[in-house]
Amino acid sequence: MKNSILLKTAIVLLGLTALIACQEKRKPINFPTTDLAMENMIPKPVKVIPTHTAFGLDQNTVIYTSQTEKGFVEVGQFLADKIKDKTQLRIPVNNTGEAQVDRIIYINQSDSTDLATDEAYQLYITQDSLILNAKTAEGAFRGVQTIQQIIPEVSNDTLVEHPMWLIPTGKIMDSPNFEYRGSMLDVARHFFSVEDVKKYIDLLAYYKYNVLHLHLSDDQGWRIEIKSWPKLTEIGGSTEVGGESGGFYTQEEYKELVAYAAKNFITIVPEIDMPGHTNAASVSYPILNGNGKTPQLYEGTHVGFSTFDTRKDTVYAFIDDVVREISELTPGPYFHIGGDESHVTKKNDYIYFVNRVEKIVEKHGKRMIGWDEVANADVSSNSVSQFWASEKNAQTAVAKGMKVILSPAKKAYLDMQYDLESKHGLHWAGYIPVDTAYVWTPERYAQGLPLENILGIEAPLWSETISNISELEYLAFPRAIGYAELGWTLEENRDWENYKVRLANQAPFLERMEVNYYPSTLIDWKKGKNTYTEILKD
Ligand code: TNX
Repeated sequence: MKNSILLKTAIVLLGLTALIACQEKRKPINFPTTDLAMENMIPKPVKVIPTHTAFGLDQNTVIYTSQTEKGFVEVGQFLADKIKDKTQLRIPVNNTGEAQVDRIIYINQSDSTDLATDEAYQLYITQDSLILNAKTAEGAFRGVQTIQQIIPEVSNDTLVEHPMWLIPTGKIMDSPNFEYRGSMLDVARHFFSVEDVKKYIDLLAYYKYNVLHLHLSDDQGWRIEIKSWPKLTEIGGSTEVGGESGGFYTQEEYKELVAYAAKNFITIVPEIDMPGHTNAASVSYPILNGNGKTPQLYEGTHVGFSTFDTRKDTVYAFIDDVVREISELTPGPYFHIGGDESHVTKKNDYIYFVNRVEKIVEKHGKRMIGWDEVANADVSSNSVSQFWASEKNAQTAVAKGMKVILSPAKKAYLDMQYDLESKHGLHWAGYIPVDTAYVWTPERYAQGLPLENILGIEAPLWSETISNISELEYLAFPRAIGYAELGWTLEENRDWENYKVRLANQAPFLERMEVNYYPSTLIDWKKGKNTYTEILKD
């Protein structure tokens, strides 16, 4: 098996080498000494072995991909598009009719046992070829992010007569630390458009995130069309915090988001928060309400005052419809039921509710996630608990054999202010400067939470204090970049002093992407160029 793959790769490479050899010989390029290990990759890969010369990306470079395995051609096209955005070069994909081919990028499906998981990849970079090996298109996609990051932001045309982007040569072996690497957007407190969410997905994908959790309902708004209960969006979708106009995704728009995320190998996790945080639903359909008051539209920021009536069958018929409609639109394995801060639901009612809703989620083919409180119900070991505040709840989850997602508010909440001067954000869990966000160890953060129970990490962005994409970016960046590294990179390869330099060098990318990141003074931001360009200048 392995031999036949090696043979296949060898044949393709021989063919391509012959193709290159047939071309008119060009003046050899005197490449500068490079160091692949000094590149500003985030997340840092498992292993980088530099060979100190360079692969020149230019107009005579082509991309070839495995064509039999699903998704590889699309990943090749994705890379070509990103190269175009960054360099203006139009690199052909699987086009054998090129007049002049000097170098190749080959995206290869491989069943090598060195590729331990679907997301693992290897890069072999020499002067004339850049080979990306992965078992699946997903692994190839993660590897393509690394390729993007090692293409310098600016070209060097002093070495050759045309612009060339010099990529350091060497070997990279890489695979993720945790299988779940997520961020959450609260589109309920303030609504964010499809375009805004797509931009966030682009940025997450670049840093190898694989999950976007959408908080689709809360007291202040219901954000997804449910055909069988239309007033949810008609009434419940009309408001948001601060009296602005709200909004919601039609099912078509939600599908568009799911498809866009899938192209970026990101799984959408939809959340309908209940039995608390349900005021918008109860205003739309008062029969759902269980707090004894007449529900009214709410645009403030208090929590914990609303609850469904957990003892009414209509409530479960409603939830069945909602979970069914959303699950049908969501290919990913998870459905998030919220379950946090149900302060006006009696404990027994809460447990009864979570027990019943878990069954509904399972009936519709999904695996339940809930905020850490859900572990107090009689939940199945297949369900997942999202640790945000209570270590005790995390331990209860472990005792029930559940997996846990780490989102400790004190470390991982993107809506906490950076410091006293931060324009947006809250500080109930503390201030989270860029170093605090990075310098903690998810592997050993909570007492009594063994590594085998940790599914991964997630950085939630609650939106009480932000109402547009620029404010969203101010809170998310640069901290979300650090969480990407905590999720992907092995503990032994993480180090603040080293990370801080690599982060400083993200500035040219963030500026090109027009990301309004918080320019923390802890970081010596490199504007407009990266360190590699500086090496060339010296
Ligand atoms: C707590 S974290 C909440 C949210 C708020 C957030 C603000 C959690 C499960 N619940 O409802 O938006 O704090 O930081």
